[in-house]
Amino acid sequence: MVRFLHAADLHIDSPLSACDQAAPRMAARLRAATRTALDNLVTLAVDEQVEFVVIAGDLFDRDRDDFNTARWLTAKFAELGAAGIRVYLVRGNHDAMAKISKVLTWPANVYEFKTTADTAPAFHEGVRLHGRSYKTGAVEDPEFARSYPAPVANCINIGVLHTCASDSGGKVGGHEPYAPCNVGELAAKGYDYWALGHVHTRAILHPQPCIAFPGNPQGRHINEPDAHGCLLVTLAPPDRAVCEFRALDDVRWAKVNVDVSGCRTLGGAVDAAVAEVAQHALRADGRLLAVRLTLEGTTPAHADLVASKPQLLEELRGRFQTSLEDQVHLERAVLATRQATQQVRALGTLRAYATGADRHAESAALEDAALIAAKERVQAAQNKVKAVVADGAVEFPDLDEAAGRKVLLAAARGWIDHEVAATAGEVAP
Ligand SMILES: [Mn+2]
Repeated sequence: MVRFLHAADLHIDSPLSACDQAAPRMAARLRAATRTALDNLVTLAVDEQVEFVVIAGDLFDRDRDDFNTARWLTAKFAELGAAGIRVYLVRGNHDAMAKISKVLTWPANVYEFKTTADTAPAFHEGVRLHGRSYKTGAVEDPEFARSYPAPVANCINIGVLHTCASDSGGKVGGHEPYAPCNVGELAAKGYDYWALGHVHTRAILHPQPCIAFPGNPQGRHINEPDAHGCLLVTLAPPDRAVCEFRALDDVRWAKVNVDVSGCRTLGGAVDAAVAEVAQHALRADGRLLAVRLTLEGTTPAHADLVASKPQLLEELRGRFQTSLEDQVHLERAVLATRQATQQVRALGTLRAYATGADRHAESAALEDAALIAAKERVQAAQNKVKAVVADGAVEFPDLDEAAGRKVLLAAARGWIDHEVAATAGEVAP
């Protein structure tokens, strides 16, 4: 049996998108995110006492003028070495041999595969790792994946490969079709596990033998959303591989859509957005949530929102800062609202009215102040509806009487049902 971590595409020190718009403290956290993810990987490897860590390419994002990135990585790998954990890595298209000009000297616990396919020395009894590094950035030769050595008999065999895992020739999930190969070919190789890298979205391509992309441990932009990390793999052939995902990311990207059709003002829309984003921030579990916020829905506040977009952004940023401290970074706010027509606006008001009346009817046990506030809300809604529905189709009974409120609520509901049915095309998104 063997237990190890499978990671790929760390792209250490590459910038996350939209860092420059962030407040200074947040920008620093965004800039450091790829390093924090590797810090988390080292901690996880030590805590889980794995035998080794596999990095399937694109550890570096690009060549650099200084040794800072390499020096930092060397220190992190040495930490693993001190814990008795080896590191196996291949170079990918971003950190191909010909692309990184500095000569790197890794600590003794790091094994970097050569640019010809080979099998690493037998550091672990009964386990053999096979790999091949990219010499140049663009590897389009299908023989690259086929060149891997035959499995070693009576051993657990692991292939480490930077590939698009497709031989169809096109991009895969936005990734170049490098080291083209197909899953069937890999599965037939006779290995027990294929540790792939290159595609940034986590995916188990084949169960037995297990062929997997762990995804990048830190999403770098809004199109790499949700949790990112590595796979904790346990192999005990002939049993199925057990792949457990472990999150390592420090910044989590999220597209948050907020329906503001119930909001009548800019302030109301901001409140709704902050409440919705707060829910997402809770689930991010202490990470920094980088949000692309889309306000949508048909609302009478549409014109206001469009006219005051700069203030809206400022207001949102301010609110996130005060009520969510450093938990949320607003990457972008998108306005996708539509202007409510008179009829739709009347419907919205009546819905609000019905809700208000509902609350009003149920609020007998509340304090006087709450009763008065509820009544005021209902009254305000009534006046707006009267202004919109000028033909007097809706009669408003006395709201001071419980019976009157019930009559009105029933009438409002009936009217809404009728109007929703009649204007379904207009109201539907
Ligand atoms: Mn790559």
